[in-house]
Amino acid sequence: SSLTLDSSILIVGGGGTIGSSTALHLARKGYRNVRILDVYPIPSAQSAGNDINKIMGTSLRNPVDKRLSVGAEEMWSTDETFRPYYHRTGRLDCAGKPESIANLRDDLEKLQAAGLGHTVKWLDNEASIIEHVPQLEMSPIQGWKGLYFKDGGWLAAAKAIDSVGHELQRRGVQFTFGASGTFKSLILAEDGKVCLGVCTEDGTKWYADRVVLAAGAWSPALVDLKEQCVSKAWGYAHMQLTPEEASQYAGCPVVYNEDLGFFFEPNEHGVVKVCDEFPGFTRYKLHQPFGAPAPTMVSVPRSHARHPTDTYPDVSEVTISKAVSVFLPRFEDKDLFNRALCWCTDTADANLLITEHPEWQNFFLATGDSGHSFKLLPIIGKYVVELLEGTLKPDMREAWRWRPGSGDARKSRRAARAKDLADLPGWRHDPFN
Ligand code: FAD
Ligand code: FSA
Repeated sequence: SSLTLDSSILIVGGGGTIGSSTALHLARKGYRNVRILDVYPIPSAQSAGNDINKIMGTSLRNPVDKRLSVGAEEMWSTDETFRPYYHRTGRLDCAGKPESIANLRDDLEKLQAAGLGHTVKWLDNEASIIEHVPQLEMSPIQGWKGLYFKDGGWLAAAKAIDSVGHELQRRGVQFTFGASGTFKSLILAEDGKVCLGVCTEDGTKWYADRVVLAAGAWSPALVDLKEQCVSKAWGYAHMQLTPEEASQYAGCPVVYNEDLGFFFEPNEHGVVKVCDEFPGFTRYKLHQPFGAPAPTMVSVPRSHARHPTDTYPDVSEVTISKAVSVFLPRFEDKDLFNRALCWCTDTADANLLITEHPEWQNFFLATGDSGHSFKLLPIIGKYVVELLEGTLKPDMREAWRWRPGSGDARKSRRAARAKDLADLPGWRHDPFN
């Protein structure tokens, strides 16, 4: 049956980034029968977006990225639900290794070719880098070049999803969290070709005209995605500054180095988040998602919300400390805390997977974030709604299509295949599964 404003629509993972955005765009368009299902209340405690900050800035990895970037920038800047959470500090991408400097030049050329050359500035030496980010120190950045985005910055991520949650509530979107919001299986029609709804952990059957799966890193563990998505974790740690130190770093641009990691200006409590950069960690185990004929090896996320004593592998302590010593040498001796892993799901080509399932009509996927999609929070739901309405433009349909067998999502477009957490000690501090 065709979609009307009264059609019932279920969003599995609606407490997270892509799911909440989808609910928002549906509600803003006047859909009256939208329900979010999630394990945790919005902003879901296990969403990759439940974090103090995320990087905002243009990146042009894939053909449709310009439209997404420009649209996201516009909404983060002007829409009242999002505007308060965009901190336009500027963003410095920088590198010291020759091959990484070549990547920076490549980024610059792509931006110029897309007509966005005016939004960035090439920084050809250490002095001009320090002119833009005076908090950096000269000696650890010898030989570095930089690309400075004056319009970039960071997003107060969990607060922004929370803000979406408030608007959803005002607009009458319905919410179910906990066991009756936790996806277990799809309900299919007898012929096996039409999706009729979702069955949740406590046995509740939710019937709906359309079901959207936006479960982030959990998506390939819930439904068989034929290896199109491989879920991986990345880590971070926090550091506490004194009020005086925090004032010296206030307004500091986000600094990102593809060989090292990145850091953000302190938040309102003087907390600085530091990340390392690497190809991610998988957690393969024998597992049978809905629709898989038998158990197979799937990288299954482990929720930090459910396992709050989990930290990250010992190797991450080394690489995060290295990032601190280069970016923030004066804080080298400070204690790190809140060490954690956060889960995303990569596709082989780093394009999203936003498409109707080829076998189960009325069941839609909105996932494959590939580790860079928080910045799309305000805009991505618009395109999921276009998909539901059948008006998604051909280039987006093509980029986000169902595409098993088209490449290796375990490597994706990263430097190497992800290592597995089973081989890396140090992160696990409870005996529970
Ligand atoms: P999520 O936001 O994780 O949402 C998935 C939802 O599904 C969750 O709410 C979860 O509770 C729910 N769910 C899971 N299982 C079930 C179930 N059984 N039933 C119902 N619901 C379920 N992006 C950027 O743009 N900039 C950055 O600087 C950046 N930094 C990052 C740093 C780290 C350390 C990490 C890990 C990621 C970073 N990202 C960044 C990536 C970004 O966070 C993700 O791409 C994005 O948040 C993914 O959104 P999502 O909606 O697909 O998944
Ligand atoms: O500008 C950005 O999109 C940063 S994404 C941050 C990050 O930690 C990646 O650096 C990492 O490789 C992974 O994709 C998770 O997100």
